[in-house]
Amino acid sequence: MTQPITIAGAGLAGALLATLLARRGLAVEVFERRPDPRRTGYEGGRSINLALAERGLHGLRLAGLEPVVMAQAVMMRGRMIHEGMDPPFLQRYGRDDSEVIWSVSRGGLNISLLDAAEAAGARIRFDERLDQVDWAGRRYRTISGTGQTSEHGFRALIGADGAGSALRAAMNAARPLGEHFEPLGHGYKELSIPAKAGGGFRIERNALHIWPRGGYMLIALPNVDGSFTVTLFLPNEGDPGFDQLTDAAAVRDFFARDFPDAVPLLADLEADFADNPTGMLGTLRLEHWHRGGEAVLIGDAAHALVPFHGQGMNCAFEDCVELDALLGQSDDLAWVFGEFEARRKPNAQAIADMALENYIEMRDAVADDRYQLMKKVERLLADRHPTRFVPRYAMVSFRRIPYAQAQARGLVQSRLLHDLTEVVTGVDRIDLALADQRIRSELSEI
Ligand code: FAD
Ligand code: E0Q
Repeated sequence: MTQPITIAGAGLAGALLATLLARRGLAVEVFERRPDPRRTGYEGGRSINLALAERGLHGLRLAGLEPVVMAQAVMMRGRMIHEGMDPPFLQRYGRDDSEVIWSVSRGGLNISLLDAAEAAGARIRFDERLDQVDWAGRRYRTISGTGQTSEHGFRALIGADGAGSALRAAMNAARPLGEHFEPLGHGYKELSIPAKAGGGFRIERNALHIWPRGGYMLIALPNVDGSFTVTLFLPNEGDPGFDQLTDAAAVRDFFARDFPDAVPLLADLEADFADNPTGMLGTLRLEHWHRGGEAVLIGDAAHALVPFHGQGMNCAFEDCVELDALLGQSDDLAWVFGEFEARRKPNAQAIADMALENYIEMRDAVADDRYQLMKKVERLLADRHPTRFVPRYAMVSFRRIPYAQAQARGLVQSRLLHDLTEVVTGVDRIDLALADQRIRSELSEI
């Protein structure tokens, strides 16, 4: 009997990969640190949501999950910008409703994925966290919440155990992975806007809301029940900073001063602030993602990113699709894992960089006049040259062209937009002849 492929972590990437591999007929075993969320409920009952875009949707489609997930998704047409006390305005993400993203519940999505993985034949054990790996003997040991240990053999270990990956630590201890973590210096706190008494939405339903404040910001994503999950992104230290918001009065004053229009919506502000942990953010880069044919890392375990492009899960799902396809091509696991790393690392690097850039853009620029002019010109050029000029946001969120290509083409486009808007104030004054000529010479068709 050959040993199974073992996946550490039944989160988003682990559960999707288990489904894809089991459907391919491979023997798949998964172990997960937390208890089964289908029995105990998830995330301590908090509803957390995520933006799902084309790359992630494609992975779900391959697992047969698109209908199940989309039935529980809320469409987001664009960002609704809340500036001062002015009425908010919508910045569309795409050309029309064919280019939108979706707000989905993390817990609900995880449950759908666990059901799919088991239905496809994967075996999942809960309440087991990775403790030790015996590389020479190809065995690993796990430990339960109550301290019970168990030992298992493996053919290969796949680390889908998130940003704090224990498998990564075990690989790194045996042979360094060239790990580099760059903290952002900013953290996040989840808050909530409840539904209206009858179940309606208190602010526009079909949007990702942003309160940009330069240096920090508040965002809100809709849930199907009419509530919104709100996230405050703020420096860890400083004025304002998480280190100063140590009591309810300080929290209330900060929000009253900087987000007065949001305060009436945040019904449980002080309680949410005190009860929910402050999360930390950063970018993780590794030189090596695999150890021969014995182990490989995917998703956040290989490349944690900052969340400002809403692409961490989308990228993790793209990893699953790529690894599954390679496992279909060969059962030489050392080759598969090496090829996986070679294909995915430049793309993970690219989305990590673009996500960092997007923080600055979201906090500072979205409400700026020059930025809005550039967005209008970008739309105009995209409509004139639909096969050559695809806005970077669209390449990342609505297409599946490799992230590294989206980044490279985005750079060419951004230089052009800067040059065209340097001295003009209106979209009707743009030198279109120059723009057309540069687009034809600098951007190939996609
Ligand atoms: P995880 O989802 O973290 O899953 C890891 C799993 O492994 C967990 O179930 C964990 O319990 C388990 N585990 C951990 N350690 C062990 C162990 N020792 N043994 C066994 N099991 C273990 N992405 C988007 O695409 N869109 C968004 O809008 C978005 N918003 C975000 C907002 C915030 C504030 C943050 C922090 C992230 C956001 N992301 C978003 C990123 C997204 O959450 C991650 O990229 C995604 O969850 C990665 O999936 P994963 O399966 O690699 O890791
Ligand atoms: C999206 C969708 C946490 C988070 C998730 C997101 C986005 C943002 C800002 C944030 C990027 C954008 N974005 O609006 O450009 O598109 O997922 Cl902060």
